[in-house]
Amino acid sequence: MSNRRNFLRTAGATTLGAAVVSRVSAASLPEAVTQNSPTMQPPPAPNTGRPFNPVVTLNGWSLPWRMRGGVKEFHLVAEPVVRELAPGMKANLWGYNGTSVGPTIEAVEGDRVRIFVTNRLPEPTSVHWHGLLIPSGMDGVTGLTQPAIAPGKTFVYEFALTRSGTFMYHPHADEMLQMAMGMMGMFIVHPKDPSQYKVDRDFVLLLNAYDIDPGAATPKVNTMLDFNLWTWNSRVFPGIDPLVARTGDRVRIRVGNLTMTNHPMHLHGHHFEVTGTDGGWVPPSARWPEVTTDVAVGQMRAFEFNATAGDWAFHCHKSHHTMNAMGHDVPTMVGVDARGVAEKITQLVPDYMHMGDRGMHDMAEMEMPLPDNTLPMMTGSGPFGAIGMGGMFSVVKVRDNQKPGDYKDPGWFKHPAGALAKEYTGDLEQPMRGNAPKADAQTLNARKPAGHQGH
Ligand SMILES: [Cu+2]
Repeated sequence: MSNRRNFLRTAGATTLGAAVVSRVSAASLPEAVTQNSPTMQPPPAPNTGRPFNPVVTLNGWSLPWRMRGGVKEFHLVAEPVVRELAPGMKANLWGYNGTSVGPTIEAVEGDRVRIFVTNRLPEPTSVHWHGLLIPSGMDGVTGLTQPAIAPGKTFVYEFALTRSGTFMYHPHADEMLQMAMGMMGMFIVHPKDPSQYKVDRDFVLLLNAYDIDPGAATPKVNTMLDFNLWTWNSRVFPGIDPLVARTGDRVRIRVGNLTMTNHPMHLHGHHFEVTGTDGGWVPPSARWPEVTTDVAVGQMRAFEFNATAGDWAFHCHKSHHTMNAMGHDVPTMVGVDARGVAEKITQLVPDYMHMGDRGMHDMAEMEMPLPDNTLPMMTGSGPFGAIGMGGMFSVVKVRDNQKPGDYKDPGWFKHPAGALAKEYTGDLEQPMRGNAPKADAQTLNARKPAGHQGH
C-alpha cells in the first residue's frame, strides 16, 4: 500500500527550477505518503500540532503531515492513478498520492501550513485552495498568480489558516481535463477550540462525475454535461461506504461539489440543519430544518442531525444520478404492449433483450451480459432484494450498539416488530379513486354558472 521508497528515489532525481523549491529544501521534502486502497482508512491520530476531532473520508483517507519549525508540512503528488469505482470496474484517473479523490487535508484554525506539490503528470498543473482566505500569490491560478508547475517540478505553497470550515483543493491548470480526470480533494480546517462545533461523527465526501464508455477505463474529458458515472469520492454505489453511526450521535456530513451540475442531497428519516457553507459556520439562529439541501457547483455544505436507528437512504435526488453508465437514447417502453415483439426480434437478432415495458425494475434484477470493466446500470442488493441504484447513493446505518469510533458496517437493520411494511393479504374494499372530468365543451359549460358561457 505504501509507495514511500519509490517516492524518495524519484524525489532525489528531480531537477528543480529557480521558481521551485531550492535544492536544500528539496532534500528535506516531507514524505509523500501514498496509498491506493478504496477502503476507508481510519482517521489519523493528530499526534503533533494542535488537537482536533478528525473527519472520516468515505472510501478515502487523510494526508499525514510533519511539524517543522512550528509549520505543518504536507506533500501532495499529482499523478496518474487507477481507481476502483466499485467492485467490477477500474478507471484510469489522475489524482494525488495514489488516489482519486486525493487525500483529505486536515489542519487547524491558526495553523501555518506548507504544502509541497510535485507534478508527476504529463502536463503542467497547479493547486487552488478553494474557499480558503490566503494571500493572492498562494491562490494557485496558473498564469494569474503563478507559473504552471511543469511536469517533474515541485512547488511550495505556504499560508496561515485563519478560519475553520469545509474547503476543497483542485487544479487551476487545464482544469476541464484535470477535474474530468479526477483531480480534487477536500481541505478541512478544524476550529482552534476542539470543543467548538464538536460532533460524534464527521463524514466527508466530494461529488464528482465521469464519462466512461461501457468497456472503457479512461474518462472522456471533453464531456460538458452528459456524464454517465456520478460518484462520491470517485466511487459509485454499491461501492460507497455506508455512513455508520450510533443512535443519538450528532452526525455531520460535509459535501463538496466539483461536478458540472448541482446535486440535491437528500437524507431519509431525519431533519437536518445546514451548519456550514462555503464561508464557514452558520450561526445556530440562522439554521432551518431540511431533508434535502442543494449543493451547487463549486459549493461546500456541512449539515448535521441526531441519528435515529435504522437503515436510511442518503442520495442525490436527481434520479439519473443514482444510476451507473447507461445509454440515454433508449426509448421509453412503459405501457407499450410488446407481446410477441421480442420473439420476432429474437429471430432476427439472437442476443436481443427486450426491456422496459413494465418499467425498468426488471433491469435491477437481471444478469445482463456486459462488456468487461462495466458496472450494471442499477445495482446493489439489500435484505429485501435488488435496491436498483447506482451512482450517488449510500446508506446511513444507525445502530443502538455501535461503539464510538467504530465505522465497521453493522449489516442490515433488524426492524422491531410492527415497524416494517409487509404484504397485506386480507379483504380489500374498492379503493377510492379520483375521476378526472372530460375536457369537452359540454362538461366545461356544465361546470360554469349560467350566463358565463362563451367566455
Ligand atoms: Cu446529483
